[in-house]
Amino acid sequence: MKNIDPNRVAPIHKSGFVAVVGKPNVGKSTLVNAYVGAKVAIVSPKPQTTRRVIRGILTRPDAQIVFVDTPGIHRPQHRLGKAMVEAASGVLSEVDVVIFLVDGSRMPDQDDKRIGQMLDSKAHAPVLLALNKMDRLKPENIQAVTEAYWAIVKHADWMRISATRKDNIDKLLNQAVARLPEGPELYPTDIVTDQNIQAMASELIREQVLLQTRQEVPHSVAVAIDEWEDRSDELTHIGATIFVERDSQKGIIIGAGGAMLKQIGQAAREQIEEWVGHKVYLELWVKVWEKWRDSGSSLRELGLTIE
Ligand SMILES: Nc1nc2c(ncn2[C@@H]2O[C@H](COP(=O)(O)OP(=O)(O)O)[C@@H](O)[C@H]2O)c(=O)[nH]1
Ligand SMILES: [Mg+2]
Repeated sequence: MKNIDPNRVAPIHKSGFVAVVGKPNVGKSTLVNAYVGAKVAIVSPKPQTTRRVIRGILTRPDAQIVFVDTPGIHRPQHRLGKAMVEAASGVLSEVDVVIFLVDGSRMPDQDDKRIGQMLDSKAHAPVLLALNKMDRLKPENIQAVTEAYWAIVKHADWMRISATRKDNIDKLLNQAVARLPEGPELYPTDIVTDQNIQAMASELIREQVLLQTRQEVPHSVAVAIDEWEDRSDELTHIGATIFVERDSQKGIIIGAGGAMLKQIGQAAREQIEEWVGHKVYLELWVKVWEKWRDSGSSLRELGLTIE
């Protein structure tokens, strides 16, 4: 028998949802990945990389924090964009804490201001203002930039961080955890995301397309998994289609003699192998699907409508 101290108080366990919101490209997915210690959301230098709401889960002895990585909030120009913005603003009423992430290396613009107003009207949860990319902030601009963001979200606690360098992100996390309610774990303790492996694989393929092609292609790309077969404990066979909107984009993705597609496939395969834990055979096709971003049925088919 163990000695039980009659004065012992059960340690408090907290759990809840922390949304990360902000403009496209400020580093939301980078921050969530840094917290959960795995790439649950793909990252690229191109805006609008994240298309759906992604949950990344961090389990600690004292707390389970479910980060909700959102598509950037921007002025939508097509149906996909609209669904993305609706998904991002929809989470505001459902979470326990909101991290409003901004690019703290430059002055706020109209989009930051609109998001600030939206938080005022829609977020019931406490808001933490995080000024990211502090590694790029010039010392002479610190004062002006910081004050400009303060003016947008007047009552929020705030902090300067760098998601890529992991500067101050623990402090920010502690501020978030302090605002979470007491509660048990919400997800199994050994998972880092609620996405299934097929969804992860299609995102990892799309990430390579974003990273390896130039401007014109990225926003027009969608990836669908057509085939998934565990041929043995050691090998999974995956077939996937990369959809683009125009013939010219198909040409870019395939590349001269298929070189680009080969490069995309190889890099994506290596990333998928890390998730499945063994060898993967990845077969990729490229198809043109005109205006898929504006078609309700294609968005549904590609799993891009709001849950
Ligand atoms: N210099 C710098 N770059 C960052 C930082 N955080 C993110 N980035 C970069 O900003 C770009 C957009 O990041 P991403 O996480 O996809 O932004 P999201 O659209 O808000 O999810 C990527 O190229 C990141 O590497 C940071 O703290 N410092
Ligand atoms: Mg993102």
